[in-house]
Order: sequence, then structure tokens, then C-alpha cells
Amino acid sequence: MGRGVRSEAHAAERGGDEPASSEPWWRDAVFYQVYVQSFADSDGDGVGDLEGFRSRLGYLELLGVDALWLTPFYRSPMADNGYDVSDPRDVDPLFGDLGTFDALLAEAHEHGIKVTIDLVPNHTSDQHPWFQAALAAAPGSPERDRYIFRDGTGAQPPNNWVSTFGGPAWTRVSDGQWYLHLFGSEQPDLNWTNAEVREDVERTMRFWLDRGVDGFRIDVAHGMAKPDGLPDMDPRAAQAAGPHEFADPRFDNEGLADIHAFLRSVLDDYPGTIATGELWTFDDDRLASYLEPGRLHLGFNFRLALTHFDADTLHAAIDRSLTVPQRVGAPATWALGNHDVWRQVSRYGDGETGLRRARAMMLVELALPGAVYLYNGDELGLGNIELPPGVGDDPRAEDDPARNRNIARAPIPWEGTAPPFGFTTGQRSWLPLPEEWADRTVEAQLEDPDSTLSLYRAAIEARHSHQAFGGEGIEWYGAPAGCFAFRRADLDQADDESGVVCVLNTSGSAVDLPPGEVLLSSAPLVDGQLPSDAAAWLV
Ligand code: TEU
Repeated sequence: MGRGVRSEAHAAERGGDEPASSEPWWRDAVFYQVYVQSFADSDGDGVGDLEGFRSRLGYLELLGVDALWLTPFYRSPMADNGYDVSDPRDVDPLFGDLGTFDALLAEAHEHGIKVTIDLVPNHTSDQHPWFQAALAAAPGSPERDRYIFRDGTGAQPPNNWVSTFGGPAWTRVSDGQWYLHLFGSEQPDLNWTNAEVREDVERTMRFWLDRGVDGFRIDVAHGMAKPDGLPDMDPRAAQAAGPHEFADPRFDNEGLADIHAFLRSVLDDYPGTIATGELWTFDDDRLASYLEPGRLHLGFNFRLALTHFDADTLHAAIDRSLTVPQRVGAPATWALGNHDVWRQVSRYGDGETGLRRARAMMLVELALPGAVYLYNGDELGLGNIELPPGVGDDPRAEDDPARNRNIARAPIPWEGTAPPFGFTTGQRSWLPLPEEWADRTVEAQLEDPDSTLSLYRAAIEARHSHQAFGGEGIEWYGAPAGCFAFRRADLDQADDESGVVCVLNTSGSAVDLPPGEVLLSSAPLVDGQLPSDAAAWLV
């Protein structure tokens, strides 16, 4: 059954007279992030590819997701797993070709699944023809103006900015000038005040939109604009964990409003397509400004992912994440993780405890109004992996192995009893799959009603079919210490006492549940009580 059919049914269940099309699909969609090199490998080289992914589309329909986000599969020297793009309008041979992409796009649409892809407009690869031309050209040339080249002071770079991967954000070229890179030195930042940069990004967007994609996830959407004069940063900002507590002129600059409006204007030529900004922005006003009408549709932010498993702090984080976008008429966007942060199972304590908490948080996340992003493997309850020395190097971990993001990017275990669990027909996968994942494979979980995969499927299904998920509000209930409870319902209908109540227990002991029938619970009830590290939905 196509998604369109289902959303009509959904609207009818809500009792609205509005046709289903009046609510844009993305406002409450469940997105699924496919980390392409880790999803499914069709050619045995140990790296996931577009054909492998296409062959597994049925799984995503079974899971019930509405839309996909594919991480970069463009031509790239792979210095940063494809976020260093040398040709944004072609498929890297590692992943297939344009024909494979077109086939998978058509097939995803046949399954009723929307497809969004990554757009990397902040920087290119150092192997991009533009950057090669810039290196060959003289200081002050039009070729250099597409990037951010500056003179330093003696042997000192132009300012004190550091790369988010560590070390200076400037690299010196042979004639003495420096170029800026907020990420690796293989990822020179583009100059967004240069008209050619805009034209080229527009060309890239239209290239993929004309092929039929449903939108983009905008990489580093808080970073494309740089402030005049490139003032120094507060060095403490580099160490700040998550929230930007110190002055950081590298990000969140004024010029972004115009850039976001420009991206939006291109998308507006393709009705129904969207831009989701990757926003490491923790200032509420600024985050809201990015989502004003005429700017980005959705703001993928990290507040929920960076909040630890504690009912009170989660309650506050949810309130903020909900109200900030709603101020400007945008839906909230929820994510517990992605390919840049630790797997939630590992963040919440690893082992059985980590898994229990991750399952509970999934029920919380899917009960919330707005768009939800899931990251491939979360539905299998995967945690971080250990990397043997020399395997899976990450440019972010050059100075500090603890910052390696590849521990959260292991391939998907599909079937069988030993690695590589059907991920590849070859012997080796680009990152190892742990032996212990024999009970985490798709095959092992699919028919098991108690599995994490079954819980995800049931939650996504209920989110799509239950009328309580129609509204955009939540109402908090009183709850015992260490717990919270909210009712998800259409709050516009004042007398509506229906709805789904979501209860989370982060306390150390079991608690009584409010009245109602248990629709789903992340762990079995114990004598009718919700155990610790668990959540439940009641109707
Ligand atoms: O990530 C950007 C990013 O996550 C950050 O480094 C962020 O700017 C910083 O932590 C703020 O504190 C995206 C991709 O998701 C990532 O995989 C890429 O490596 C990066 O862009 C470069 O393209």
C-alpha cells in the first residue's frame, strides 16, 4: 500500500474534512537515515552501495518509514566518508552510477517512500576541479575567490580558528597564502559571497530535483556564512561539548538567512520538496530564525541526542525542542542520533541497560509531534563497535582516538550467524561487525515479537494509524520522581480526552501507570507496573 493511501486514511481517521494533501508530508514524517557505505553491499567489495540499498527497499517498507535521507554517494576521494565531494553531480563508482540511483529512486517512490539526499554546500573536496584551479592560480584571482584564501601574518594563519576535526582551520599553500577549512584540510570552505558558488549549488540542486528527489539534508547548514573580517574565536569554544557557550564566529552568522532563503527559493520551484538543515545550533532565537517561513523546512538539531537519560532534563529538552520551531510555524524535528554521534545504546550505558533505555527513548521520540529521524541500525538496537588499530580511521580522530565517529557507523547485520551477516558477499566489510550481533540481525529479529525491530515497527505503525497522533501538541501530566508522562492528542479539540499517553521511567524502581490500556511498552510490565528504564504508550 502506498503512503498516499495511508495518509488519506490517516486524515479520515482524524475526522478532518481537509483533503490529505493539505498537510505537507514532511511535517510529521518518519525519516530513516541510510548511511550508504554501511547499509548493504551488492558487489562484494565490503562497502555498501546503491544497488545493495535498492535490493533492501522492501525492508524499509516493512519498517514503515515515510522518507529516507541518504548520506553522500557523490564522487569523492573519501577523506571524510564522502563529505569531501569532488563532483556533486555524479555517483562515485564505489556506490554505483546515475542509472542505479535513478532505479532506486523510482523503486522507493513505488514503495511510497520519499527520498532526500545530502547536499554539502559548505565545502568541496580539495580534489574538486575548482580547488585544483585555485591552487594553480595566483592570489587575488577569480579561481581563489570561490574559496576563502587569505594572507597570514608571517608564519601565523589569518586568525585563530580551529577545525572541528582538530588543529588549525587554515592550511598554507606554496605561495604562502592560507585557505580556510572548518573540517579536514581536504575540505576547503566555499566562499558564499561569490556568485559562482551559488550558481553551482543551484545547478546541483536542480540536477537532483529534476531526477525526482524529494529534498535535501543540508550539511553544516549553520556554517556556510562567514563573518566580515573573520574575527578570532574564543578558544574555549573548541572544547565546549555541544552547546556553544563561547563566542564562535565560525558558525551561526547573519549571512545564513539569505543563503537559506536562496536554497528555499530553488526548492519552491519543485512543490513538495524540502530542506532539512543540519543545525548544531543551541541558541533558541537563532534556531527559530532558520525555520521562519521562506527558509529551511526542518531543523535537524542535537538537543535530544545530547540529553542524558533523566526524565527532568529530557522533559525540559522536549519542551524547548517543541516550542522553538512552533514559534515560527515549523514542526519540531527529533533525532536521538546520527552518524556523527555515539549510538544511543552506548550513550545510555551500553549492554542490557543501554538497550532498555534506547528502546524506551524510541517510544518517547515516536510519540512526539513533528518529524522524526531514525538512523539505520537503531531499529536493531545496535551499539557502538570497537575498532581494531588501523581500521576505520576518521579524520576527526587524528589527534584523539576517542573522537572516532566510525564506531557508530558499523554495517547493518542482515542475516546468518557470523560476520559479515549478509552485509556483503565478500569476506571483509569496511568496518567490522561484532560476532555478538548474531542475535541482532534483521533475520533474527523480524519474526520475534519482543525484538527491538518489532517494537520499532509497531510504534511506527501506531504513529501512522492512531488518531491521537494527528495534533501538534502535547500536554504534560504529573508523574512520580524520575518519570514523566505526556498526552499526545489533538489539543485544538478542547474536549478531546482521547489520545495516547507516553510514560517514561528513568527512576530506579517500578512505578504505577496511569489508567488506560497499554498499547506498547518497551519492556514487559512487572505486576502491572512500568519497570525502570522503560516507557509505555497507553490509550
Ligand atoms: O557534520 C558537521 C558537524 O557535525 C560538526 O562537526 C559540527 O559542525 C560541530 O560538531 C559543531 O560543534 C557534517 C557531517 O554530518 C559530518 O559527517 C561531516 O564530517 C561534516 O559535516 C563535514 O562535511
